[in-house]
Amino acid sequence: MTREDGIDEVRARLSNARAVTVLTGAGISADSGVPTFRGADGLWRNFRVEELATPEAFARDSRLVWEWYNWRREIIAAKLPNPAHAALADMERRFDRFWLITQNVDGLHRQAGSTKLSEIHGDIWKVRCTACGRVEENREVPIPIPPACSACGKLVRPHIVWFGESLDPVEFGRSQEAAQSCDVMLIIGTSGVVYPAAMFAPFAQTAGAFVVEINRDPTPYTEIVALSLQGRASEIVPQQLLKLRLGERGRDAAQRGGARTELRVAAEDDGDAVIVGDSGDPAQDVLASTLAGMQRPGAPGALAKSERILVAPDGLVCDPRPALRLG
Ligand code: BJW
Ligand code: ZN
Repeated sequence: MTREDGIDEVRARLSNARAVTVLTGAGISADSGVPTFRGADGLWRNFRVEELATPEAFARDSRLVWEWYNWRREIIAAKLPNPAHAALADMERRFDRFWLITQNVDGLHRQAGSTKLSEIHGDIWKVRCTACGRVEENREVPIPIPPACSACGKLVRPHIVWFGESLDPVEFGRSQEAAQSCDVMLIIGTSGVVYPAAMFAPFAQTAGAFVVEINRDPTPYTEIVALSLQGRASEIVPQQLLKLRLGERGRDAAQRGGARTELRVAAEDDGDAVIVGDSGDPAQDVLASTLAGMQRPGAPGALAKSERILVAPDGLVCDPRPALRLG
């Protein structure tokens, strides 16, 4: 099966799905410029995990751990969501039931507009007090070391799940439920070696879901999932969305979404799209601008300039302007 056939198959499965669950890992943010963990250019190539991402490491040398997190916060602060993040943010409005499970701590899914999500490994932009347990947002870059709790003045740590630590039971429970009750699961940009996150795909598959992997390289999932699409998340995920044909139920849901759903581009069967307006919806606008921005100048069918374009369910076209070919 070619990659295009695979994308068509996923589109067809999504068209008939009521419940969709997505699991993402560092690979989805790689196209935004955030380093992954494993592999040739991964973070673990240059740093020893046990010196940095464990509670023992923090107890031994909290300054070293905070210096590492300051370095990562500085990198992430300069990054933006890419078309894959934007496409998933859009997708949550298209299904009766949708849940995004992310292992990423970079916050880019939220920045793209996702709201139905569990950040199961925590959030690099939050700190947690080692004494009173208070969790608070902190966006300082760099964070002054040692950082102190605003309530009790004691040392705070990154609000991140390190090796040997348990996941938040509420988020874990929600994620497990979403994995076991979906019709389609997308696994995007994860090496699938860290537990318990690695269990969600087998859970879904055992419960009867159609499980699709999207990854630049082969992983332990590649041989066991129903379909594995090899390539960059920022190319494949929006392609699935752009070509998405909503079934009856999806169209109803989109129409219930209200007027702003109508102010979008209609992606036609042949790949044409029509600019129809400004949604006034930040999540949609991110999708629009990133889709426009990802078009390589001069590539066949590339947009001439960064228009604010929006992707619509079938037939909801208002104020059509000149047709553009998306792809
Ligand atoms: C692209 C792309 C593009 C690139 N497009 N794709 C032995 C057996 C089984 C389990 C264990 C064991 N020993 C210990 C454990 C448990 C341990 C574990 O799983 N270890 C394994 C590594 C062996 N797990 C835990 O400790 C967890 N807690 C737990 O189990 O509690 C119960 C318990 C308690 C006590 C003892 C034992 C159990 C907690 C795990 C927490 C993980 N935390 C981290 C945070 C690090 C710090 C930080 O971020 O600040 O989470 S580790 C790190 O790995 C991070 C990630 O979320 C996680 C997953 O990585 P991910 O996202 O898959 O990234 P990569 O880099 O691995 O892969 C990127 C992928 O993208 C690749 O496949 C590329 O091909 C692809 N890609 N560019 C598409 N453009
Ligand atoms: Zn405190």
